[in-house]
Amino acid sequence: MTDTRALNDNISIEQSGDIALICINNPPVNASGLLVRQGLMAAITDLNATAEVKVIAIYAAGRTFVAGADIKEFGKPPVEPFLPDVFNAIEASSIPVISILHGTALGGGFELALATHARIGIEGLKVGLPEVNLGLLPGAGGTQRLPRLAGMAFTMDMALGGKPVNGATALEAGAIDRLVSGDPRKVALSAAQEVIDGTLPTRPTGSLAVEADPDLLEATANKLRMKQPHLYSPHKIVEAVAASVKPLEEGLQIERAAFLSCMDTPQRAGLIHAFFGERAVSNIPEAKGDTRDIAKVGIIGGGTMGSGIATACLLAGLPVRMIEVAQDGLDRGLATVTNNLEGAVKRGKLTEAKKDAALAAFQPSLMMEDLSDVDLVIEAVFESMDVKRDIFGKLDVICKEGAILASNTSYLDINDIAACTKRPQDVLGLHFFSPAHVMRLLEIVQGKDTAPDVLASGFAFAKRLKKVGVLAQVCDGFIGNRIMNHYAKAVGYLVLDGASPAEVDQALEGFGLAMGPHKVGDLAGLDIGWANRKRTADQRDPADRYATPHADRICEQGWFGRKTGTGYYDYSGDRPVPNPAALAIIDEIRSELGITPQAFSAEEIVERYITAMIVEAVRVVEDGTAKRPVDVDMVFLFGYGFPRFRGGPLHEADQIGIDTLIARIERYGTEDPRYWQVPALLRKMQEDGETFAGLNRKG
Ligand code: T1G
Repeated sequence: MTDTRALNDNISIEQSGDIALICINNPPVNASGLLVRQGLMAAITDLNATAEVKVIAIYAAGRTFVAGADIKEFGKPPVEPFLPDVFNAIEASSIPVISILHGTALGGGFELALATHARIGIEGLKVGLPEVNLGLLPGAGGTQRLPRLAGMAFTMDMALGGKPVNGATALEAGAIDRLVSGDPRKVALSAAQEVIDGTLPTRPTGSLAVEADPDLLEATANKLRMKQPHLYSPHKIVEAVAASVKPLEEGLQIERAAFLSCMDTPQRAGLIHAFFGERAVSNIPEAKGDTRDIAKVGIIGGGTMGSGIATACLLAGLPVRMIEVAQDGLDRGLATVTNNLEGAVKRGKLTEAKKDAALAAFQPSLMMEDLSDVDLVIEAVFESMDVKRDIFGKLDVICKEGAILASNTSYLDINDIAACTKRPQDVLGLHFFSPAHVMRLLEIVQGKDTAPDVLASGFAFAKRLKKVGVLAQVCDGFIGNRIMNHYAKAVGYLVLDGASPAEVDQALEGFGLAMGPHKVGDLAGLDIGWANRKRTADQRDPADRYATPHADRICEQGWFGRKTGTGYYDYSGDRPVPNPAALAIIDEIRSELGITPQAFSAEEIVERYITAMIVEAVRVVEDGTAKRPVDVDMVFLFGYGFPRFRGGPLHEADQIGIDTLIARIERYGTEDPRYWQVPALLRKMQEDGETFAGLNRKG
């Protein structure tokens, strides 16, 4: 006889003789929110008071076992019972408790399993401790119980890497006891019966000891100081895992203190903003609704971008036809695509078989007519409106009805391009970021006539390529490049006013950028920016204090950075060093402009850089080019290397505070009132006491 009763909306108990099943059901990912915690605590208490129950099995409904604590609760006042208390109650149960894991048992979900007395995985399982990705650490026993089952080294890898491992790896490490196939409830019943029969051993994890590994701890701490000086929680993870050699109760207290110290950091707020922001940008009406099928993609252009986009499509399982105007261009495109795919194999991201299948789905051609059957064309040729107009005029004739026509342009007006066709409703911008098969950002640029299903298809395509699609309206540079062009001037002003390129780079790398702007320019090629400046020379504001004469003059020497061996830095030695000839050009121009160079502290450099970025980011939200502040934040996290732990420029603006920002802009404005102006939206937000987080909530 089976007796089933719901303790609350998320937890039910099913009792069949001496077996009790606890089912967790909290869609979509069974996050351990308050009701889950309350229900589990009540279930364990009740069942321990039920004489005939000999074994308890915990499993979850839906697509996955518990995928962690409820991240939506973070930053709000904590409500008991706390997760560690629930798990300690489970471990202390006098009746054996086992857990059945399927899907992605992550964070608090994996910790729940570690607190049970045995763990059965179901094929396809992944387990992980991704808390470090949120600026946290496993705060419900993970740093204490996993070392007891799988050792310190395995725990350190899981908790510091934040990446899940599959069931077989977890089984081999001792983190789970079995890996079977079947339905979670049925596996729970059979495993519970094995406990009763004595064929499935159980024991409280806390009863196991941990072997100390001081060398590991020291090596890990040293590596973190080198590799992740900006982050806080990784160092606390080492501290917590080190405590696992102590009695469990003591170790859990040390873990709890470390967890709470991480919870208080701005990094936790920034990383959680990034987690939800990545999902929010496609959670908009424009990304919903009908879409057009995309089963075959045409790409025009076999250069770096065209080949990168082709690679991204092939990696997503989409056949690609690449068009070039000449055989050598086509050969280069094929070679780059092949090289990209081989790189993915080397990085372990792709099997040889999948690489071969991708290459088999790649069809190069010199005939644009071969695009007559594709569902989506992405033009990725030179940034010339004339060239693009010519191409889209031809595509209008060649492509089948309903085909989507996209441009990968970084700056140019999609409406002008669409006007070259009789089907402007089928045209949009799909702006990839180099390397296009690696960078996750995709700006989806909406033309004034773009049809709703075409726009929604852009978002579906982004998801298919595992890209972060962000809606942008037409303007010069859309969201990211428009903002970058603005703050790049502030960098130029800093250099001409007295800071060296290397000082600017060092200061911004200290802020958390992976690479300073001058190193980035040298890496990408200074000639790209030079070409853009020449393209927009007629739009240059003559009232600009000074544009970027030093950047142009460095390019005039033929110094384009790494690809020419010299740029802002000299790459002839075993490590890059500031290029003295570039510094001489900067000094020469300072003299020509009558500038007396001044010293800038790293803090001042960062403040000017981030304030300039924020000013233009506010304007981009103000005029509707970006839908919300979070959209701008995600553009910079996924396309421009903005430090993820800071959440993005406008999340950072909330940390700085609007009063401070306005005071800074007004102070800088005394030097250059044209460049430093307070956006109207910022003033209004100050008057209303509004924040960017508040604007995000209003949508
Ligand atoms: N809490 C709240 N909501 C969550 C969530 C979570 N942990 N995980 C996902 N969601 C929401 C997500 O926002 C989205 O909502 C929907 O579920 C589907 O997610 C004490 C403190 C599980 C691999 O970090 O990695 O435990 O947009 O679109 O692609 O030590 O979600 O539909 O409204 O991502 O299939 C640790 C985070 C927490 C796991 C599924 N756990 N989640 O991916 O779906 S901290 C995590 C994921 C913790 C303890 C500590 C993924 C996924 P909406 P999705 P998916």
